[in-house]
Amino acid sequence: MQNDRVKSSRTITAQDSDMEVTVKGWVQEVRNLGGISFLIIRDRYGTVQVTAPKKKVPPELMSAISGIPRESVVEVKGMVKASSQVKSGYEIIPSEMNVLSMAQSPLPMGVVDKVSVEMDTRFNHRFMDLRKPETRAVIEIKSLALELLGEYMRSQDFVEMFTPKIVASGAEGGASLFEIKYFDKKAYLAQSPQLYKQMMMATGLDRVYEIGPAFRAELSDTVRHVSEFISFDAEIAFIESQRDVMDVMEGVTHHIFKGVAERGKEHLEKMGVEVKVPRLPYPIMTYSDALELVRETGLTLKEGDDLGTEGEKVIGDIMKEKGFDMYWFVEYPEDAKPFYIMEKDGTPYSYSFDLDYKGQEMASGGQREHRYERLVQRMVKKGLDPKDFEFYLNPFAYGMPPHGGFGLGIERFVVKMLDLPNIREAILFPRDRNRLVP
Ligand code: AMO
Repeated sequence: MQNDRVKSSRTITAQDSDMEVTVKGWVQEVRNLGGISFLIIRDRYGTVQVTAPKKKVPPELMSAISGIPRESVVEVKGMVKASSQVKSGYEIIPSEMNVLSMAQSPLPMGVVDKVSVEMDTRFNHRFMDLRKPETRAVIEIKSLALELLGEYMRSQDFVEMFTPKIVASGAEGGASLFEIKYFDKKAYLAQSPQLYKQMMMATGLDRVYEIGPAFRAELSDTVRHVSEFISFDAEIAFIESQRDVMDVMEGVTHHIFKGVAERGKEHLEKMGVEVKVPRLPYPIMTYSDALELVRETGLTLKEGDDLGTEGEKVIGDIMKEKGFDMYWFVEYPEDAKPFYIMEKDGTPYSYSFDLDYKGQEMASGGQREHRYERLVQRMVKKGLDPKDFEFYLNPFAYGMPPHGGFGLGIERFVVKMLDLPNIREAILFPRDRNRLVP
């Protein structure tokens, strides 16, 4: 089949009327109505209707069209005709069809059927699940969000970095480390680029960011935890306070919200979703005030406890009433934060923040302890052996500027933006305690 006029559902226009084109895609539907057959071909952007009236189409082609199993891959050549009965405004009267791949039947799951399919079935046959335009749209939006993210960070003079994912020690607590065999040594999958992004601050590359996988051996089976997610990390040197870091986060998230709302329309429409751009600056609440508000609802939380899923939801509802989707929590007790966070001297608190969106934590960060002695003290206090972290501590002994940064979970951000119920919707092949295949 000659491919000189290959078109997609998106590129057929009035100019193609009465012209011959070739379209390629999956057979979404076949309808045989006696004297006429219809083939709906789906591609990345939408569908094309092939209309085959018995009077105009040779018998062999007619029977090939009427007998093609759903979800087979075909290429069809034919004449474009304007038609008011078709949503796109055009149909194709076929002259040739090539079957590029015949699908077996029955299908493992439906693509256009209205019946709801179990989450497990969907993820077992994710390739088929992703044939649904609304499922695929999430992946398109995630890709757009990452493009916007890179755009903004580069505009702010950040350098993109890539840090190792096979590491000798964790930074975010031992419980969620995946141990692996590394030749004859014990190693781990990186929980975050924390130690490496901080080490970069001692190099002169004073604004860095990374988008990469992060691994957590999460025992909790929830709609917001997975074992592998994409983490967006940044670190900034010579900060005056953690406000400098928060400004970057407000800037980058705003750029993503605006960009998705403007440039992602085609995908948002497929999901029937509108993206609301949260107002800047995002309001700030201290951890202590948040704790108090949560306690008032009857939840029992001690000072230093994580606000938890429930607590975060309580605050989310309060903030929503006030018209805020996105807001900060600051000044967590130093006890509750990792060793690398700077203590607020003379108080039990720390220079730290979380960024929450619609009742869920998206990111955390803060100012880091850059003073060698104090950092070692904090490690010891947290029960860590500084000897295990020599490679990390060394740069602090030879000129480390004050610095701060953050880590944001991309999939949590994308699913909240699209009001989806489960983080897995934004992951092609999710990993959790129960899922390693596909
Ligand atoms: P933290 O551990 O809070 O901080 O992680 C940062 C963000 O990563 C996302 N996240 C997850 N997403 C999906 N599944 C998980 N299991 C999971 N765990 C974390 C969340 C979370 O807010 N090094 C610090 C950041 C810093 O201080 O720069 C860190 O990793 O959206």
